[in-house]
Amino acid sequence: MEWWKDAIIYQIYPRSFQDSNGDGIGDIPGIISRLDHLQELGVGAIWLSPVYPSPNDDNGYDISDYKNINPEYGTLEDMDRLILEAKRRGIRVLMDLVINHTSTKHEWFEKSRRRIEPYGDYYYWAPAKPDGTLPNNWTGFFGEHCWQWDDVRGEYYLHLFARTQADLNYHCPKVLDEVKEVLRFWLDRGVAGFRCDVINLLWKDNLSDGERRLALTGLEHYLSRPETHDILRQLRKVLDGYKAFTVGETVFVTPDMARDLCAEDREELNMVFSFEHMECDQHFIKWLKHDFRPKAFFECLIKWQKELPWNTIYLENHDQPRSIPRFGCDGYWRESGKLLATLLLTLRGTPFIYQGQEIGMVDFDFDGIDQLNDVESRNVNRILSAYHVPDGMRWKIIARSSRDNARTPMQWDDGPNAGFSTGKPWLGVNRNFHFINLADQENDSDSIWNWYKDLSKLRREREVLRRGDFLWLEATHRVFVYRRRLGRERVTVALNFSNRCAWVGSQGRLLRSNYQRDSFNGRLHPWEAVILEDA
Ligand code: ISL
Ligand code: CA
Repeated sequence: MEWWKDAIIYQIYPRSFQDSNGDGIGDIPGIISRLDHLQELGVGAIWLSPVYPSPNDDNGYDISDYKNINPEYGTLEDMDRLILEAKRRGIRVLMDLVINHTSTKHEWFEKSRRRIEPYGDYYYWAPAKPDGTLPNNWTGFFGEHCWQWDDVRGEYYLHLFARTQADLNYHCPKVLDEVKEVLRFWLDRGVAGFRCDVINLLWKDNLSDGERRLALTGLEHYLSRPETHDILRQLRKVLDGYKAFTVGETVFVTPDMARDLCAEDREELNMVFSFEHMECDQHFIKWLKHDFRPKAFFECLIKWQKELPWNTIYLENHDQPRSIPRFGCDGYWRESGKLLATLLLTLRGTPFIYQGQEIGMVDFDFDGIDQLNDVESRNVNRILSAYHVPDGMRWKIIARSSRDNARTPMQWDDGPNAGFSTGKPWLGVNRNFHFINLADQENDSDSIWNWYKDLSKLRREREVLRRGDFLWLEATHRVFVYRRRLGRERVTVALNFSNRCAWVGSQGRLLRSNYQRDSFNGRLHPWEAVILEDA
Protein backbone atom coordinates (compact mmCIF):
# COMPACT_ATOMS: atom_id res chain seq x y z
CA MET A 1 0.00 0.00 0.00
CA GLU A 2 1.34 3.35 -1.03
CA TRP A 3 4.89 2.06 -1.12
CA TRP A 4 5.97 5.41 -2.50
CA LYS A 5 5.34 7.09 0.82
CA ASP A 6 8.00 4.94 2.46
CA ALA A 7 10.48 4.74 -0.41
CA ILE A 8 13.39 6.86 -1.49
CA ILE A 9 13.47 7.24 -5.28
CA TYR A 10 16.71 7.57 -7.22
CA GLN A 11 16.84 9.32 -10.57
CA ILE A 12 19.16 7.91 -13.22
CA TYR A 13 20.24 9.92 -16.24
CA PRO A 14 21.11 6.84 -18.30
CA ARG A 15 23.46 8.57 -20.72
CA SER A 16 25.77 9.53 -17.86
CA PHE A 17 25.40 6.75 -15.33
CA GLN A 18 27.54 3.80 -16.44
CA ASP A 19 28.81 2.77 -19.85
CA SER A 20 29.27 -0.99 -20.32
CA ASN A 21 30.71 -1.26 -23.84
CA GLY A 22 33.21 1.57 -24.17
CA ASP A 23 31.28 3.75 -26.61
CA GLY A 24 31.25 6.59 -24.10
CA ILE A 25 27.48 6.43 -23.60
CA GLY A 26 25.86 5.10 -20.46
CA ASP A 27 23.53 2.16 -21.07
CA ILE A 28 21.13 -0.30 -19.48
CA PRO A 29 23.66 -3.12 -18.91
CA GLY A 30 25.70 -0.41 -17.16
CA ILE A 31 22.78 0.38 -14.88
CA ILE A 32 22.33 -3.31 -14.10
CA SER A 33 25.98 -3.54 -13.11
CA ARG A 34 25.44 -0.76 -10.56
CA LEU A 35 22.25 -1.97 -8.94
CA ASP A 36 24.14 -3.08 -5.86
CA HIS A 37 25.18 0.53 -5.28
CA LEU A 38 21.53 1.56 -5.30
CA GLN A 39 20.52 -1.26 -3.03
CA GLU A 40 23.18 -0.21 -0.57
CA LEU A 41 21.76 3.30 -0.61
CA GLY A 42 18.41 1.80 0.31
CA VAL A 43 16.38 3.09 -2.61
CA GLY A 44 12.94 1.65 -3.25
CA ALA A 45 12.66 2.70 -6.87
CA ILE A 46 14.68 4.11 -9.73
CA TRP A 47 13.33 6.57 -12.25
CA LEU A 48 15.07 6.38 -15.60
CA SER A 49 15.18 9.50 -17.72
CA PRO A 50 14.02 8.46 -21.22
CA VAL A 51 15.59 5.34 -22.73
CA TYR A 52 13.40 5.18 -25.85
CA PRO A 53 14.71 5.54 -29.42
CA SER A 54 15.39 9.21 -30.00
CA PRO A 55 17.48 11.44 -32.26
CA ASN A 56 18.70 12.91 -28.95
CA ASP A 57 18.24 16.57 -29.71
CA ASP A 58 17.03 16.82 -26.14
CA ASN A 59 18.68 13.64 -24.91
CA GLY A 60 15.72 11.33 -25.13
CA TYR A 61 12.99 13.85 -24.32
CA ASP A 62 12.41 13.82 -28.08
CA ILE A 63 11.02 10.32 -28.53
CA SER A 64 10.79 8.69 -31.96
CA ASP A 65 9.36 5.34 -30.80
CA TYR A 66 7.55 4.85 -27.50
CA LYS A 67 7.65 1.07 -27.59
CA ASN A 68 11.30 0.30 -27.90
CA ILE A 69 14.70 0.95 -26.36
CA ASN A 70 17.29 3.26 -27.86
CA PRO A 71 19.95 0.93 -29.36
CA GLU A 72 22.60 3.16 -27.73
CA TYR A 73 21.19 2.04 -24.39
CA GLY A 74 20.49 -1.59 -25.21
CA THR A 75 17.51 -3.73 -26.16
CA LEU A 76 14.07 -4.57 -24.84
CA GLU A 77 15.63 -7.73 -23.41
CA ASP A 78 18.14 -5.61 -21.49
CA MET A 79 15.24 -3.59 -20.12
CA ASP A 80 13.43 -6.77 -19.07
CA ARG A 81 16.58 -7.91 -17.36
CA LEU A 82 16.92 -4.58 -15.59
CA ILE A 83 13.36 -4.82 -14.28
CA LEU A 84 14.02 -8.35 -13.06
CA GLU A 85 17.42 -7.65 -11.49
CA ALA A 86 16.06 -4.55 -9.79
CA LYS A 87 13.11 -6.49 -8.45
CA ARG A 88 15.47 -9.08 -6.96
CA ARG A 89 16.95 -6.24 -4.95
CA GLY A 90 13.60 -4.81 -3.90
CA ILE A 91 13.84 -1.92 -6.36
CA ARG A 92 11.00 -0.85 -8.63
CA VAL A 93 11.59 0.71 -12.04
CA LEU A 94 9.84 3.89 -13.15
CA MET A 95 10.03 5.19 -16.69
CA ASP A 96 9.84 8.72 -18.01
CA LEU A 97 6.59 9.33 -19.87
CA VAL A 98 7.05 12.17 -22.33
CA ILE A 99 3.66 12.66 -23.96
CA ASN A 100 3.39 16.40 -24.40
CA HIS A 101 5.45 16.08 -27.58
CA THR A 102 7.22 13.59 -29.79
CA SER A 103 10.32 13.88 -31.89
CA THR A 104 9.66 15.14 -35.41
CA LYS A 105 11.30 11.83 -36.42
CA HIS A 106 8.41 9.88 -34.91
CA GLU A 107 6.38 7.91 -37.45
CA TRP A 108 3.22 9.78 -36.33
CA PHE A 109 4.80 13.07 -37.25
CA GLU A 110 6.12 11.78 -40.56
CA LYS A 111 2.58 10.72 -41.45
CA SER A 112 0.92 13.79 -40.01
CA ARG A 113 3.02 16.15 -42.11
CA ARG A 114 1.91 14.16 -45.18
CA ARG A 115 -1.72 14.35 -44.02
CA ILE A 116 -1.96 10.55 -43.95
CA GLU A 117 -5.02 9.54 -41.94
CA PRO A 118 -5.65 9.07 -39.08
CA TYR A 119 -2.49 11.01 -38.23
CA GLY A 120 -3.41 14.30 -39.92
CA ASP A 121 -4.33 16.14 -36.73
CA TYR A 122 -2.08 14.34 -34.21
CA TYR A 123 -0.15 17.62 -33.88
CA TYR A 124 -1.01 21.31 -33.76
CA TRP A 125 -0.75 22.53 -37.34
CA ALA A 126 -1.58 26.08 -38.36
CA PRO A 127 -1.12 28.38 -41.33
CA ALA A 128 0.51 31.78 -41.05
CA LYS A 129 -1.69 34.68 -39.99
CA PRO A 130 -3.26 36.60 -42.88
CA ASP A 131 -0.49 39.19 -42.55
CA GLY A 132 2.09 36.45 -43.10
CA THR A 133 3.34 36.32 -39.50
CA LEU A 134 3.52 33.26 -37.25
CA PRO A 135 0.22 31.60 -36.22
CA ASN A 136 0.43 33.22 -32.77
CA ASN A 137 2.80 35.09 -30.44
CA TRP A 138 3.61 32.25 -28.04
CA THR A 139 7.20 31.77 -26.87
CA GLY A 140 8.64 28.46 -25.72
CA PHE A 141 10.60 26.98 -22.85
CA PHE A 142 13.94 27.03 -24.61
CA GLY A 143 13.80 30.73 -25.36
CA GLU A 144 12.53 30.68 -28.94
CA HIS A 145 9.13 31.29 -30.48
CA CYS A 146 7.05 28.11 -30.71
CA TRP A 147 6.33 27.63 -34.40
CA GLN A 148 8.32 25.84 -37.04
CA TRP A 149 7.47 25.86 -40.72
CA ASP A 150 7.17 22.47 -42.40
CA ASP A 151 7.63 22.41 -46.17
CA VAL A 152 6.08 18.99 -46.58
CA ARG A 153 2.79 19.96 -45.02
CA GLY A 154 2.91 23.62 -46.00
CA GLU A 155 1.98 24.70 -42.46
CA TYR A 156 3.57 25.54 -39.13
CA TYR A 157 3.61 23.10 -36.20
CA LEU A 158 3.65 24.00 -32.53
CA HIS A 159 6.62 23.15 -30.31
CA LEU A 160 6.77 24.41 -26.73
CA PHE A 161 10.28 22.94 -26.40
CA ALA A 162 12.95 22.34 -29.08
CA ARG A 163 12.09 22.60 -32.78
CA THR A 164 12.33 18.87 -33.12
CA GLN A 165 9.81 18.30 -30.28
CA ALA A 166 6.36 18.75 -31.85
CA ASP A 167 3.44 19.08 -29.41
CA LEU A 168 0.81 16.34 -29.59
CA ASN A 169 -2.76 17.49 -30.14
CA TYR A 170 -5.06 16.01 -27.49
CA HIS A 171 -8.09 17.50 -29.21
CA CYS A 172 -7.67 14.44 -31.43
CA PRO A 173 -9.03 11.49 -29.37
CA LYS A 174 -6.78 8.97 -31.14
CA VAL A 175 -3.72 10.51 -29.51
CA LEU A 176 -4.93 9.53 -26.07
CA ASP A 177 -5.66 5.99 -27.29
CA GLU A 178 -2.08 5.74 -28.50
CA VAL A 179 -0.79 6.90 -25.13
CA LYS A 180 -2.89 4.32 -23.31
CA GLU A 181 -1.30 1.64 -25.51
CA VAL A 182 2.13 2.92 -24.57
CA LEU A 183 1.28 2.67 -20.87
CA ARG A 184 0.04 -0.88 -21.24
CA PHE A 185 3.11 -1.86 -23.24
CA TRP A 186 5.48 -0.95 -20.40
CA LEU A 187 3.25 -1.91 -17.51
CA ASP A 188 2.88 -5.39 -19.01
CA ARG A 189 6.67 -5.65 -18.96
CA GLY A 190 6.72 -4.96 -15.24
CA VAL A 191 7.40 -1.25 -14.96
CA ALA A 192 6.00 0.11 -11.66
CA GLY A 193 4.96 3.53 -12.90
CA PHE A 194 5.96 6.75 -14.57
CA ARG A 195 7.42 10.18 -14.06
CA CYS A 196 5.25 12.26 -16.36
CA ASP A 197 7.10 14.98 -18.20
CA VAL A 198 5.51 18.49 -18.21
CA ILE A 199 2.19 16.78 -17.67
CA ASN A 200 0.25 19.90 -16.70
CA LEU A 201 0.73 21.41 -20.16
CA LEU A 202 -0.94 18.73 -22.27
CA TRP A 203 -4.09 20.54 -23.33
CA LYS A 204 -3.92 23.74 -25.34
CA ASP A 205 -7.27 25.58 -25.19
CA ASN A 206 -6.92 27.30 -28.53
CA LEU A 207 -4.15 28.89 -30.47
CA SER A 208 -5.03 32.55 -30.03
CA ASP A 209 -2.40 35.11 -29.04
CA GLY A 210 -1.31 35.18 -25.42
CA GLU A 211 -0.82 38.07 -23.05
CA ARG A 212 2.71 39.37 -23.51
CA ARG A 213 5.13 38.15 -20.83
CA LEU A 214 8.88 38.28 -20.29
CA ALA A 215 8.96 34.55 -20.97
CA LEU A 216 6.41 31.96 -22.04
CA THR A 217 3.86 34.19 -23.67
CA GLY A 218 0.78 32.01 -24.21
CA LEU A 219 1.12 30.08 -20.95
CA GLU A 220 -2.45 30.89 -19.87
CA HIS A 221 -3.73 28.86 -22.84
CA TYR A 222 -2.20 25.60 -21.67
CA LEU A 223 -1.20 25.68 -17.98
CA SER A 224 -3.28 23.16 -15.97
CA ARG A 225 -6.42 23.35 -18.09
CA PRO A 226 -9.52 21.39 -16.96
CA GLU A 227 -9.21 19.09 -19.99
CA THR A 228 -5.73 18.09 -18.84
CA HIS A 229 -7.32 16.85 -15.62
CA ASP A 230 -9.79 14.80 -17.68
CA ILE A 231 -6.96 13.24 -19.63
CA LEU A 232 -5.15 12.32 -16.42
CA ARG A 233 -8.26 10.67 -15.02
CA GLN A 234 -8.56 8.58 -18.16
CA LEU A 235 -4.95 7.50 -17.96
CA ARG A 236 -5.41 6.69 -14.29
CA LYS A 237 -7.98 4.07 -15.20
CA VAL A 238 -5.33 2.20 -17.15
CA LEU A 239 -2.73 2.71 -14.43
CA ASP A 240 -5.00 1.53 -11.64
CA GLY A 241 -5.38 -1.83 -13.38
CA TYR A 242 -1.70 -2.33 -12.64
CA LYS A 243 -1.59 -0.49 -9.29
CA ALA A 244 0.96 1.74 -10.98
CA PHE A 245 2.44 4.92 -9.57
CA THR A 246 2.77 8.35 -11.18
CA VAL A 247 4.63 11.50 -10.30
CA GLY A 248 3.95 14.49 -12.50
CA GLU A 249 6.54 17.02 -13.48
CA THR A 250 4.40 20.10 -13.21
CA VAL A 251 5.95 23.42 -14.09
CA PHE A 252 4.59 26.62 -12.51
CA VAL A 253 2.14 24.83 -10.22
CA THR A 254 0.72 26.62 -7.22
CA PRO A 255 -0.30 24.57 -4.19
CA ASP A 256 -3.93 24.81 -5.35
CA MET A 257 -3.08 23.45 -8.77
CA ALA A 258 -0.96 20.73 -7.20
CA ARG A 259 -3.81 19.63 -4.93
CA ASP A 260 -6.08 19.37 -7.94
CA LEU A 261 -3.55 17.12 -9.62
CA CYS A 262 -2.84 14.76 -6.75
CA ALA A 263 -5.66 14.83 -4.21
CA GLU A 264 -6.48 11.17 -3.66
CA ASP A 265 -10.18 11.47 -4.41
CA ARG A 266 -9.54 13.13 -7.76
CA GLU A 267 -7.73 10.05 -9.07
CA GLU A 268 -5.20 11.76 -11.28
CA LEU A 269 -1.55 11.62 -10.18
CA ASN A 270 0.01 10.30 -6.97
CA MET A 271 2.28 13.28 -6.48
CA VAL A 272 3.87 16.17 -8.32
CA PHE A 273 7.19 17.92 -8.63
CA SER A 274 6.65 21.57 -7.81
CA PHE A 275 9.31 24.09 -8.73
CA GLU A 276 8.89 27.02 -6.42
CA HIS A 277 11.75 26.14 -4.07
CA MET A 278 14.03 25.75 -7.10
CA GLU A 279 13.15 29.25 -8.20
CA CYS A 280 14.18 30.95 -4.97
CA ASP A 281 17.46 32.12 -6.47
CA GLN A 282 16.13 33.60 -9.70
CA HIS A 283 14.32 36.65 -11.07
CA PHE A 284 11.39 35.52 -13.29
CA ILE A 285 13.46 33.12 -15.39
CA LYS A 286 16.26 30.73 -14.55
CA TRP A 287 18.79 32.68 -16.61
CA LEU A 288 18.58 35.66 -14.26
CA LYS A 289 19.95 34.25 -11.05
CA HIS A 290 20.55 36.18 -7.83
CA ASP A 291 22.27 35.04 -4.66
CA PHE A 292 20.60 32.25 -2.77
CA ARG A 293 18.56 33.54 0.17
CA PRO A 294 17.97 30.74 2.65
CA LYS A 295 15.02 32.43 4.38
CA ALA A 296 12.93 32.60 1.20
CA PHE A 297 13.86 28.98 0.52
CA PHE A 298 12.78 27.82 4.01
CA GLU A 299 9.54 29.76 3.78
CA CYS A 300 8.78 28.17 0.46
CA LEU A 301 9.43 24.68 1.81
CA ILE A 302 7.26 25.42 4.85
CA LYS A 303 4.47 26.66 2.65
CA TRP A 304 4.43 23.46 0.56
CA GLN A 305 4.77 21.25 3.64
CA LYS A 306 1.70 22.94 5.09
CA GLU A 307 -0.36 23.15 1.94
CA LEU A 308 -0.03 19.63 0.62
CA PRO A 309 -0.55 16.42 2.57
CA TRP A 310 2.31 14.84 0.62
CA ASN A 311 5.17 16.36 -1.37
CA THR A 312 8.04 15.22 -3.52
CA ILE A 313 11.28 16.35 -1.92
CA TYR A 314 14.11 17.09 -4.33
CA LEU A 315 17.06 19.45 -4.63
CA GLU A 316 18.52 18.21 -7.89
CA ASN A 317 17.56 16.72 -11.21
CA HIS A 318 18.87 16.61 -14.76
CA ASP A 319 17.56 20.13 -15.52
CA GLN A 320 19.11 21.94 -12.55
CA PRO A 321 22.59 22.90 -11.43
CA ARG A 322 24.02 20.83 -8.57
CA SER A 323 22.81 21.61 -5.06
CA ILE A 324 26.04 22.07 -3.06
CA PRO A 325 27.35 25.13 -4.96
CA ARG A 326 23.79 26.42 -5.19
CA PHE A 327 22.28 26.03 -1.72
CA GLY A 328 25.36 24.95 0.22
CA CYS A 329 28.97 26.14 0.17
CA ASP A 330 31.97 24.85 -1.77
CA GLY A 331 34.27 25.79 1.13
CA TYR A 332 32.20 23.52 3.39
CA TRP A 333 31.65 20.93 0.69
CA ARG A 334 31.40 17.94 3.00
CA GLU A 335 29.40 19.66 5.75
CA SER A 336 26.95 21.40 3.46
CA GLY A 337 26.57 18.28 1.30
CA LYS A 338 25.54 16.36 4.41
CA LEU A 339 23.30 19.19 5.58
CA LEU A 340 21.43 19.15 2.29
CA ALA A 341 21.13 15.36 2.54
CA THR A 342 19.63 15.83 5.98
CA LEU A 343 17.06 18.28 4.68
CA LEU A 344 16.19 15.97 1.79
CA LEU A 345 15.74 12.90 3.94
CA THR A 346 13.89 14.41 6.90
CA LEU A 347 11.19 16.60 5.34
CA ARG A 348 7.76 15.05 4.97
CA GLY A 349 7.35 13.55 1.50
CA THR A 350 9.07 11.23 -0.94
CA PRO A 351 12.77 12.08 -1.34
CA PHE A 352 14.31 11.93 -4.80
CA ILE A 353 18.08 11.56 -5.01
CA TYR A 354 19.61 12.49 -8.36
CA GLN A 355 22.61 10.44 -9.49
CA GLY A 356 25.85 11.80 -8.09
CA GLN A 357 24.12 13.78 -5.37
CA GLU A 358 24.89 10.95 -2.95
CA ILE A 359 28.62 11.60 -3.39
CA GLY A 360 28.36 15.38 -3.48
CA MET A 361 29.06 15.93 -7.17
CA VAL A 362 29.24 19.60 -8.08
CA ASP A 363 28.76 21.72 -11.22
CA PHE A 364 30.89 21.04 -14.30
CA ASP A 365 34.22 22.73 -14.87
CA PHE A 366 33.92 23.23 -18.63
CA ASP A 367 35.85 26.06 -20.26
CA GLY A 368 33.46 27.13 -22.98
CA ILE A 369 30.23 26.64 -24.86
CA ASP A 370 31.84 24.19 -27.31
CA GLN A 371 32.05 21.62 -24.54
CA LEU A 372 28.32 21.82 -23.83
CA ASN A 373 25.68 19.58 -25.33
CA ASP A 374 22.43 20.92 -23.79
CA VAL A 375 20.01 22.14 -26.46
CA GLU A 376 18.68 24.76 -24.07
CA SER A 377 22.16 26.20 -23.39
CA ARG A 378 22.89 26.28 -27.10
CA ASN A 379 19.64 28.11 -27.84
CA VAL A 380 20.26 30.64 -25.11
CA ASN A 381 23.77 31.18 -26.40
CA ARG A 382 22.37 31.91 -29.84
CA ILE A 383 19.80 34.33 -28.47
CA LEU A 384 22.28 36.18 -26.24
CA SER A 385 24.71 36.45 -29.17
CA ALA A 386 21.96 37.95 -31.31
CA TYR A 387 21.52 40.60 -28.59
CA HIS A 388 25.29 41.22 -28.62
CA VAL A 389 25.79 40.14 -25.02
CA PRO A 390 29.60 40.07 -24.59
CA ASP A 391 31.32 36.66 -24.52
CA GLY A 392 32.36 36.79 -20.88
CA MET A 393 28.93 37.68 -19.58
CA ARG A 394 27.24 35.18 -21.88
CA TRP A 395 29.42 32.38 -20.60
CA LYS A 396 28.82 33.44 -17.00
CA ILE A 397 25.06 33.26 -17.46
CA ILE A 398 25.18 29.93 -19.25
CA ALA A 399 27.71 28.30 -16.93
CA ARG A 400 25.60 29.12 -13.91
CA SER A 401 22.35 27.71 -15.27
CA SER A 402 23.24 25.10 -17.87
CA ARG A 403 21.53 21.77 -17.47
CA ASP A 404 24.83 20.10 -18.37
CA ASN A 405 26.00 21.01 -14.86
CA ALA A 406 24.16 17.94 -13.64
CA ARG A 407 24.71 15.78 -16.69
CA THR A 408 28.43 15.06 -16.51
CA PRO A 409 29.27 11.38 -16.09
CA MET A 410 28.90 9.72 -12.71
CA GLN A 411 32.17 9.65 -10.76
CA TRP A 412 32.63 6.06 -9.63
CA ASP A 413 36.38 5.98 -8.93
CA ASP A 414 39.60 7.79 -9.72
CA GLY A 415 40.50 5.58 -12.69
CA PRO A 416 40.24 6.67 -16.35
CA ASN A 417 37.04 8.68 -16.99
CA ALA A 418 36.09 8.24 -13.35
CA GLY A 419 35.15 4.62 -14.02
CA PHE A 420 32.25 5.74 -16.19
CA SER A 421 33.58 4.46 -19.50
CA THR A 422 36.67 2.99 -21.11
CA GLY A 423 35.99 5.14 -24.18
CA LYS A 424 35.62 8.89 -24.70
CA PRO A 425 32.58 10.02 -22.69
CA TRP A 426 29.82 11.78 -24.64
CA LEU A 427 30.11 14.73 -22.22
CA GLY A 428 33.22 15.71 -20.30
CA VAL A 429 33.96 14.19 -16.90
CA ASN A 430 34.46 16.78 -14.19
CA ARG A 431 38.19 17.03 -13.46
CA ASN A 432 37.48 16.94 -9.75
CA PHE A 433 36.80 13.18 -9.97
CA HIS A 434 40.16 12.53 -8.33
CA PHE A 435 38.71 14.07 -5.16
CA ILE A 436 35.03 13.35 -5.57
CA ASN A 437 34.28 9.72 -6.37
CA LEU A 438 32.36 6.84 -4.89
CA ALA A 439 35.28 4.45 -4.35
CA ASP A 440 37.09 6.93 -2.08
CA GLN A 441 33.95 7.69 -0.16
CA GLU A 442 33.20 4.05 0.46
CA ASN A 443 36.48 3.85 2.34
CA ASP A 444 35.82 6.97 4.37
CA SER A 445 33.36 6.56 7.22
CA ASP A 446 32.94 10.33 7.37
CA SER A 447 32.00 10.72 3.69
CA ILE A 448 28.89 12.23 2.15
CA TRP A 449 28.06 8.79 0.69
CA ASN A 450 28.14 7.15 4.11
CA TRP A 451 26.00 9.95 5.50
CA TYR A 452 23.35 9.33 2.84
CA LYS A 453 23.45 5.61 3.56
CA ASP A 454 23.15 6.20 7.27
CA LEU A 455 20.22 8.63 7.01
CA SER A 456 18.48 6.39 4.51
CA LYS A 457 18.70 3.60 7.10
CA LEU A 458 17.56 5.88 9.91
CA ARG A 459 14.57 6.84 7.80
CA ARG A 460 13.68 3.20 7.22
CA GLU A 461 13.97 2.47 10.92
CA ARG A 462 12.02 5.47 12.18
CA GLU A 463 8.49 5.74 10.96
CA VAL A 464 8.27 9.25 12.36
CA LEU A 465 10.75 10.40 9.71
CA ARG A 466 8.58 8.96 6.95
CA ARG A 467 5.01 9.39 8.06
CA GLY A 468 5.23 11.92 10.88
CA ASP A 469 3.66 15.34 10.46
CA PHE A 470 5.72 18.46 9.98
CA LEU A 471 5.92 21.52 12.21
CA TRP A 472 8.33 24.36 11.66
CA LEU A 473 10.01 25.90 14.67
CA GLU A 474 12.52 28.43 13.31
CA ALA A 475 13.22 29.85 9.86
CA THR A 476 15.65 32.77 9.92
CA HIS A 477 18.00 34.09 7.27
CA ARG A 478 20.29 31.15 7.97
CA VAL A 479 18.75 28.65 10.37
CA PHE A 480 15.97 26.17 9.70
CA VAL A 481 14.53 24.11 12.55
CA TYR A 482 11.54 21.81 12.25
CA ARG A 483 9.94 18.89 14.01
CA ARG A 484 8.47 15.62 12.82
CA ARG A 485 5.86 14.06 15.06
CA LEU A 486 4.10 10.71 15.05
CA GLY A 487 2.13 9.50 18.08
CA ARG A 488 4.39 10.23 21.02
CA GLU A 489 7.58 10.30 18.99
CA ARG A 490 9.20 13.63 18.24
CA VAL A 491 12.28 14.25 16.13
CA THR A 492 13.72 17.73 15.67
CA VAL A 493 16.03 18.75 12.83
CA ALA A 494 18.19 21.89 13.06
CA LEU A 495 20.16 23.13 10.06
CA ASN A 496 22.64 25.99 9.85
CA PHE A 497 22.85 27.32 6.30
CA SER A 498 25.79 29.63 6.97
CA ASN A 499 29.54 29.88 7.53
CA ARG A 500 29.05 31.18 11.07
CA CYS A 501 27.97 29.50 14.28
CA ALA A 502 24.32 29.87 15.19
CA TRP A 503 22.18 29.33 18.27
CA VAL A 504 18.85 27.58 18.11
CA GLY A 505 16.22 27.09 20.78
CA SER A 506 15.92 23.32 20.47
CA GLN A 507 17.51 20.68 22.61
CA GLY A 508 17.15 16.95 22.97
CA ARG A 509 18.99 13.67 22.76
CA LEU A 510 21.41 13.82 19.85
CA LEU A 511 20.65 11.26 17.16
CA ARG A 512 22.98 12.57 14.45
CA SER A 513 25.30 15.48 13.71
CA ASN A 514 27.53 16.05 10.70
CA TYR A 515 30.24 17.12 13.18
CA GLN A 516 31.93 14.95 15.81
CA ARG A 517 30.04 15.58 19.02
CA ASP A 518 28.30 13.63 21.80
CA SER A 519 25.64 16.07 22.84
CA PHE A 520 23.99 19.25 21.67
CA ASN A 521 23.61 22.44 23.67
CA GLY A 522 21.89 24.63 21.04
CA ARG A 523 24.99 25.96 19.26
CA LEU A 524 25.40 24.89 15.65
CA HIS A 525 28.77 24.93 13.86
CA PRO A 526 28.95 26.32 10.30
CA TRP A 527 26.77 24.18 8.03
CA GLU A 528 26.00 21.87 10.88
CA ALA A 529 22.94 19.61 10.72
CA VAL A 530 21.68 17.91 13.86
CA ILE A 531 18.85 15.47 14.39
CA LEU A 532 17.49 15.40 17.94
CA GLU A 533 15.02 13.23 19.69
CA ASP A 534 12.86 14.34 22.58
CA ALA A 535 14.58 13.06 25.68
O1 ISL B 1 14.74 22.93 -17.24
C1 ISL B 1 13.95 23.80 -17.42
C2 ISL B 1 14.39 25.09 -17.71
O2 ISL B 1 15.72 25.00 -17.77
C3 ISL B 1 12.55 23.58 -17.31
O3 ISL B 1 11.80 24.64 -17.76
C4 ISL B 1 12.25 22.35 -18.10
O4 ISL B 1 12.35 22.60 -19.44
C5 ISL B 1 10.88 21.92 -17.76
O5 ISL B 1 10.94 21.59 -16.42
C6 ISL B 1 10.47 20.71 -18.55
O6 ISL B 1 11.41 19.70 -18.40
C7 ISL B 1 11.16 18.47 -18.95
O7 ISL B 1 10.72 18.51 -20.29
C8 ISL B 1 11.65 19.00 -21.23
C9 ISL B 1 13.03 18.35 -21.11
O8 ISL B 1 13.95 19.07 -21.87
C10 ISL B 1 13.50 18.30 -19.68
O9 ISL B 1 14.72 17.63 -19.59
C11 ISL B 1 12.42 17.62 -18.90
O10 ISL B 1 12.78 17.41 -17.56
C12 ISL B 1 11.07 18.71 -22.57
O11 ISL B 1 10.71 17.37 -22.66
CA1 CA C 1 27.45 2.27 -23.95
